[in-house]
Amino acid sequence: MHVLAAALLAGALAGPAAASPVLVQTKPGAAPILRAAGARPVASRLAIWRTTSPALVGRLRRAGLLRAAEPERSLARADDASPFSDPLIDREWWLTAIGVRDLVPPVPGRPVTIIDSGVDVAHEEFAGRPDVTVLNSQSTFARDEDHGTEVSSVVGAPANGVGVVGIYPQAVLRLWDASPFRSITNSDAIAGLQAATAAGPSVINLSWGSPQRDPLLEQAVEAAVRGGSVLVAAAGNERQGGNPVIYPAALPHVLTVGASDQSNALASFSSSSPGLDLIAPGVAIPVADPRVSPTSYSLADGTSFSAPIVAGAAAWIWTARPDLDAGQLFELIRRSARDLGPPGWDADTGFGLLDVPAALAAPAPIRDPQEPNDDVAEVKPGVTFSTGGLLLTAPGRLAGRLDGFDDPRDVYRLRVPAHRRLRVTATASDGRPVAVSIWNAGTTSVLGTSRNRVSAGPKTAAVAGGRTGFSGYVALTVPAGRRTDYVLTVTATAAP
Ligand SMILES: [Ca+2]
Ligand SMILES: [Ca+2]
Ligand SMILES: [Ca+2]
Repeated sequence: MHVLAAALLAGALAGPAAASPVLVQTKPGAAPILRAAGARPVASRLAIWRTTSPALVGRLRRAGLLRAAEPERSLARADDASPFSDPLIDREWWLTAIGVRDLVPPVPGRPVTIIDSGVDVAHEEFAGRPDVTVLNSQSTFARDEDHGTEVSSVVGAPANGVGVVGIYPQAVLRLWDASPFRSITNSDAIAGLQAATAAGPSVINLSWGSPQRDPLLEQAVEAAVRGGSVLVAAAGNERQGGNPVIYPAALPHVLTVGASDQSNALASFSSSSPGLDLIAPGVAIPVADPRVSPTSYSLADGTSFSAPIVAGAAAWIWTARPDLDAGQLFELIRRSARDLGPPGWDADTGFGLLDVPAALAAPAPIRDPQEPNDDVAEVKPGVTFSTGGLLLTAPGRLAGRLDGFDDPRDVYRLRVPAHRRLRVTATASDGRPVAVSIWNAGTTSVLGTSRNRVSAGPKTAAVAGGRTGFSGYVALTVPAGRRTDYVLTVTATAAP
């Protein structure tokens, strides 16, 4: 690269009419000479200038002020060629199904964290691949530990002339091995969620689950949401096996992903769920296998492979639309899905099939920045989080969003000053009432009880501060199956 650039530069400077622009990087003290010669600053912090004068380059070099020089040149637009060209590409039917076969994924951007069984980082798809961070050591010592390598290849196998390509071939990958002893455990998954959260916001892929709820794992999920990450989880493959609800996929604020097949219909095994958000290809997905497997690549079935397609797509869209926050990205991916089955959301296909071009183009949803705030524990300081949720104490307005399954309640702290009365009113964008209730500070939950509730109404509630002030909570609620944006208005009156 450096040699080539130098050769080009020599050629550019050799001709008699060598007026081709040149980029120079200079040492301190060169600025007056550059300015006097009409050079234009390109990047002042890097001391890079642009000049069309070969004589100036010579002068700088002789004065010992030249650090580097190279010709200005056109860079190949990244959309000149599809990266989707590795040998197994023709088996990767799913690239067409979600509309990316003719798109060019972005350069490295928002990371994808894969909490799974560990990745064979010496596999030809990962050895030497840039932008792979191992958050802990990766082990794939047993045949049944092929899962993490397979899932990771679906996200980010590079366009390197071998094997497969992932949905986002240049994705920044962060890897956590949650199965140091062969099976993925809740303790290693919790540790992985904490490590992922500590590393900063990312899209976190969870291609595993259990029908059992796990309160400690749920707290780790809440903390990851609070940390600004988007969580994506596999809905499960148990449709013929009793169809149990699978966690963490079915938790609020987790994108729950089912599987579609080659005809863009629901895969026969894909679990339905009241929390299902969308489906993505999950049948006959070409994947990379760790070296302990008999082959380097295989075809895999399962929602385990649908989730990383959505996770990689989410990171791609987030990279392309960096102004979105995690909650907006979450909502955008659901809303832009291509509706399947009965019109609107359904428990088999959610909002429909992942549609990357639609998600890249759709208008940004409103922000809903206080999540997770679904109950008192998440907003009272020192319970789930050391810092509390948003405190309402004066007249004003704020916007938010509710979803009967993925965001069933928005709880805010409320402080009413002495001798004032605050009224809280919710106005929903769908025109229907949003239940508003006010609870005193003694309540530990706004679920399943009316004890400690001091005011409630279909749209509005109010409380007076009395002589010493009132501290408590406001809760906004919608039932399952309903989704709406809202504006919450706080008004104040004197209350002697
Ligand atoms: Ca490859
Ligand atoms: Ca909300
Ligand atoms: Ca909420």
